[in-house]
Formats: sequence, C-alpha cells, structure tokens
Amino acid sequence: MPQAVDFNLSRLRDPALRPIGEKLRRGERLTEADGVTLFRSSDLLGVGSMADASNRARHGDQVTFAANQHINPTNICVLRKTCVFCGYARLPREAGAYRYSLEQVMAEAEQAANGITREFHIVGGLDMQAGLEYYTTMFRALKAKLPHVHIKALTAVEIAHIARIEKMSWAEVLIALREAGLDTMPGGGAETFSEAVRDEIADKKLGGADYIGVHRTAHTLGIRTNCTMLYGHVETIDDRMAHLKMLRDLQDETGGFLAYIPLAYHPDDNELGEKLGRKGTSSTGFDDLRNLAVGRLYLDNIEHIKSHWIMVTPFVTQTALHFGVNDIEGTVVREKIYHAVGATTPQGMTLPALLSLIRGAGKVPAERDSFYHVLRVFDAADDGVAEEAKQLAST
Ligand code: V47
Ligand code: SF4
Repeated sequence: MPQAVDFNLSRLRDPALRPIGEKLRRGERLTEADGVTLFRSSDLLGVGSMADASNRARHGDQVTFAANQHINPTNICVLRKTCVFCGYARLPREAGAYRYSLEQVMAEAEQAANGITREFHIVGGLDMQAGLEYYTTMFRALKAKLPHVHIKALTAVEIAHIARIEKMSWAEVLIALREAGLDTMPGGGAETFSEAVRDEIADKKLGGADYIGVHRTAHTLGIRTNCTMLYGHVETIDDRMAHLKMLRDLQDETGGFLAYIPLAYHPDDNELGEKLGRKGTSSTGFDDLRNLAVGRLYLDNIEHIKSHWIMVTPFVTQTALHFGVNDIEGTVVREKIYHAVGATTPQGMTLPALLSLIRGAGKVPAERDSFYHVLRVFDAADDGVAEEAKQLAST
C-alpha cells in the first residue's frame, strides 16, 4: 500500500484530478483508469503537484545521482533493420560498425581510475560475436583492475540474446555473468510492451512478457534491475498504462526494481522518425514532465524515479525535480546511443555542473551508490568538488 500523503486539493485546477488527489491523501493505490486521467489532463501543474507531494513524502528535498560511466562495447546488432527507432546499431560490415577488443574496453574504462567513478553502465547491440565469453572476460578484467566500480550491464534483451546464441537458459547466463562480476542490470530494451506498438517499431525484439520474464529471473537470483518505457513515438495512452501495469505487477511480486526511467523517443537519424516525418521534433517538455510525474504516482512500489538529462535536456530534468523525480542520470562521460539519434545535450556532465543543476532547483544533491545508499550529501558549505573537478579534468 502506498503511504498517505499530505496534499492540498485546492492545487488541482482540473476537477477530474480530484478523486486521484483524494486517493493520494488516503494512501490508496491508483488504477490504470486513474493513470489514463493523469495522462489526459492538461492540468500539468496539478499532476506535478501530486507527484511532488508523493516524492517529498519519501525523499524530502534530496536528489541523488551516481558518478557513472557509460561504455557501449559494440554497436553491431542483428536487429539493425527491424528496430526502426534505433540510430545506433550497425550491421557487421556497415560503415561505422565497431566491436571493442578487451584492450579497447580497458582503455575506455581507464578513466574510472580517477577514483571518482563508481559505476560502469555497459550496454550494446545484439552482436553474434559477443557471446557469454566476451562479457565474462570483460567483467572479470574490469573487476580485477577496478574492483571498487560496480558493473550495471546488459539489458534483458541482451541477456536473452546471449542465452539464445549460447543455447543456455536466462538463469544460467545470469549466474555466469554474476560470477564474472555483473552486479545489477539496467532497464533498457523495454520500449513499449504493447504488441501492436512492437509490431510497428521493434518487430523482432524480445516481447514485453519476456522482458518481464528476464527481470523476474534476475530478481529471483537476487540481481536488482531498473525498468524503463520508451514514449513519444506511436504508442497510445492506453499502451503506456498497460506497460506501467506490467512493471508495477512484477514489482509487487519481486520488489527487485530499483528505479524507473521513462525514456523520450528521439526521431533523428532513424527510420521511424523519417516515416513519421518527425525529424528535429523530440518529445515535448510537457510530455516529459507528465511521464515522470505519472511514473511517480502510479508506480507506488518503485522507490526511485530517474530523469535522464541526456534525453530530455538538463533544463527539463531540473524542472522535473518538482514533478516527482528524486534521482538523475549521473556524470555518464561519453554517451553514444542518443547522440546517434539527435540528442544535442552534452555527452557527459562534470560533478560541479550536476551539483549546480540540482541546487538551482532548490534541492540538496547527494551522491549514491548503485543500490541507492547515500554516500555523501553535498550541503552548501563544503563539497570538496573543486578539487575533484581538477582531477577529472586531468584524466
Ligand atoms: O532500450 C534507442 C533507447 C534505451 C532511441 O537503467 C532510444 O539506469 C530514444 O535503457 N530515441 C537504452 N531512445 C538506454 C537505457 C537507459 C539509459 C539510462 C539509464 C538506464 C538505467 C537505462 O535507449 C533502449 C531504447 O529504449 N533508445 N533508440 C531513440 N531513437
Ligand atoms: Fe539493436 Fe537495441 Fe538498437 Fe534494437 S534498440 S537495433 S536491439 S541496439
């Protein structure tokens, strides 16, 4: 049961939101129909104020982030032709295709020797030449060199791909990866679960039920994961709510999700964007904020709602801190996936820039580990950040 939240109903301009505000005050769970109402309402401030009240009741003014580094070891992907929303993947012999050798991965990871980075976020394409051994060797080498860095790696889709090419079960793959150093899994690959949507945007990709199945297997093995939803393409509001319901149901069952991250579709340099005539028109700030707020209100059993500033811009992320968000994507270092499809945001953010983004919204920044334990709170007096910034600049 969600907790009862102190909320002033007079903040709601749209009368349709009132029964939802009352549920919030009573600590009652929202239904899918409530979710649809939240998505349909133009009273964004009303929706946001409920999400904000719910977020404050859990996290106060604290906003967390992790000092992380994204590594994308291969962009070669068997679904290159069928995930029409993706601009990152390549066929093996196509211009721009790459697969890192172990030495290249280690060279990229070298930046984490700065002692500041605490998490690698490792995802890539479904590459026939990148099977279980490719990743177990990589994770072992990373852990040997940088044992303090957490490995959050491989989406449910990649796990299922490895299982298929190795003729192993999902559980066997996950156990082998965990033995090699995998700590948690990111939430990518979910897109939107609706079959009609998948037929149109990701025809051959692992279906929604199997995405949930891989995460359930991971949770059962004690591997925590994140979850996502890709929005702003061809999905309907009902599709969004059906997707969120599947996430909430699994969380009721296992409690294994750490965070939910709604991902805004970018239409540049991909076939879908071309087909929809959407070049240069990303999701709107209005819809970005609404997706985050609905995530906070409907997914009452997922503690952390994360805004990915690379996708929705640092400006929207900063505003989102008043729309139910308590966590933001970290320092990242070198992002490739969205920069292949038109993201114009920086590829990484320095620690001082992250702190000032959070403080600029009147919030208190806190660095966390990958399990959301707070490591240090940056109160205004001292953050020791100038020194770290110098170190980072020199790495
Ligand atoms: O699954 C691909 C998305 C996802 C496009 O778990 C696109 O902490 C927008 O899941 N427009 C991968 N999105 C990234 C991801 C993620 C990111 C940050 C943090 C975490 C986490 C997970 O990127 C894919 C897909 O949904 N993507 N192409 C595109 N054109
Ligand atoms: Fe491959 Fe993932 Fe891109 Fe689909 S979204 S083509 S699975 S890299």
